[in-house]
Formats: sequence, structure tokens, C-alpha cells
Amino acid sequence: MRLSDDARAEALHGLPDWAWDADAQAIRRSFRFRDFPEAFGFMTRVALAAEKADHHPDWSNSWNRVDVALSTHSEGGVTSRDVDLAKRIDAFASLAPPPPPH
Ligand code: H2B
Repeated sequence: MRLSDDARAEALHGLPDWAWDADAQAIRRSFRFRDFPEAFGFMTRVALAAEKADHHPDWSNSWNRVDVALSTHSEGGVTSRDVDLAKRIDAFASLAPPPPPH
């Protein structure tokens, strides 16, 4: 079931680096890593978790950057499955060494 506006806003308090994208009816976060192997290692971990959960991100990668959008396509919006996957994705990202500052 799609989360109400209030429930989604509440869930985003627990996901401070994620933003609501009303046009896409999705939540989004960009990740930056040291280099391409770190980015792709992260994507591999996320891909395996997503496949196990049968819930998949919409994402793109450019070298050390990964842009992720989560939405439940069958529901046309954000559900608890997106919130759960976002939490797992944050946990994977936190394991990677930080990228150098700009
Ligand atoms: N992922 C996401 N994000 N939304 C879905 O509605 C969805 C999915 N549906 N992964 C699943 C797969 C469905 O297409 C398969 C057939 O179970």
C-alpha cells in the first residue's frame, strides 16, 4: 500500500539523506565513492539484496557516483518496501570508505 504523505514524511525522518521526488513519486539519494570499484561493489551488494527482496532500485552510475530512486511501480508510489530497501542501501553505503573531499 502506498504511504500517505504524512507516513512518507515520517519515514523520511529516519532517512535524512533521502529526498522525496514528487514528479517521480519516488525517494532519491545520490552516493559518491572513492572510485568505480567501490561504487560497483556497492551496486553489487544492493543488487543481491534487491533481488532477494524482489524489489529493485531505479538507478544510474557514472564512475564513482550512484543515483538511486526507489518507488513501488506496482503501487505507483512509495511503500514500506522502499523505506526498508533504503535503510539497507544506507547500511551498505556506510561500509564503504569515504570519498575524498572535493
Ligand atoms: N521493484 C520495484 N521497485 N517495484 C515493483 O513494483 C517491482 C519491483 N515489482 N521488482 C516486481 C519486481 C515485479 O515486477 C516482479 C514480477 O515481481
